[in-house]
Amino acid sequence: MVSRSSVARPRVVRLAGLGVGGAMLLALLSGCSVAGLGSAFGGFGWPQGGITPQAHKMYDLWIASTIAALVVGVFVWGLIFWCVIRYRKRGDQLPVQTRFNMPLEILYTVTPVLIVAVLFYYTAIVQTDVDKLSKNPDQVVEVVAFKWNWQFNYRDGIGPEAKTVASTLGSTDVIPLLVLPTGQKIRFEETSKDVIHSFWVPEMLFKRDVFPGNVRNTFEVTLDKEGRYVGRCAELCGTYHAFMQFELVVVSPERFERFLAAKEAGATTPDAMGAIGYTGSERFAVTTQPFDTRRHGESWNQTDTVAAGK
Ligand SMILES: [Cu+2]
Repeated sequence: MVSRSSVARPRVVRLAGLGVGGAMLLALLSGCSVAGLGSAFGGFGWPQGGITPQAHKMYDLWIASTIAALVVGVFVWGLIFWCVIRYRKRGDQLPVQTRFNMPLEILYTVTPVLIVAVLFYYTAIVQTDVDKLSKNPDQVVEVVAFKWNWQFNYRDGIGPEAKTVASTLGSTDVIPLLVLPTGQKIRFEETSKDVIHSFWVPEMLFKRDVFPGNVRNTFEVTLDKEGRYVGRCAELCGTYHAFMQFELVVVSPERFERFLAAKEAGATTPDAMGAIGYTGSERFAVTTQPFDTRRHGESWNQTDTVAAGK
């Protein structure tokens, strides 16, 4: 009786140590080929195709955490099935009753704490990086949200005292375009005219609430991929919240300079888009379109009107 448990115990401890060590190692090696492994499994549910270094870091963190969780999961499932098979009922005799295995108790108290500590460490690093503000951003954009559209003000400096050098205002008929360059530090400073909105470009894998009043939320990103991306309000702000959209247009720094120069010279946003090579309908949003918000007999309260025989 005694000999059996004393032989089994070190083996279990060794096995547990091995699994935990593997999980920790994977978590520690997270930076290396995690992105490749993650994309092989469809990102483990995390959106792929981020367009900022910050988005790539968040993606890597997610993949590494998921792999670490999977390693622990597979190890635990293995132990469960091993116990189920190895110690299945063989007769009516009561099996050896063991309790209070001190090494194991310590192991499975210390191990989760270590795993959480490692996850916390990497989360804190990525979060700090995503939230980091530089002293001298290359571009500053003031995001003004209101029910139910956006205004983007290109600023000559940081803070509320800076001046607007050019701006784009969305309307019911025109989706506002936010044109920005690649490879530059871009600071967003957010303010709302009425209620709480939220600035969200899905490809940035990032959103931040836009508050009214004195709160001026800021964040910075660097865009590393040219293209056109839909932007949305991500905070339920009223009747037409779902229609509160904009488009982020990421271009080369040279084209951005030309765009901004055209805007500063008084061009409309579609005209400035024309000045950097966009033609026809490309001068307007291509990822989304304005919605008809007019209320009339056909679009509003139709059921009631029909029911009343009007
Ligand atoms: Cu909104």
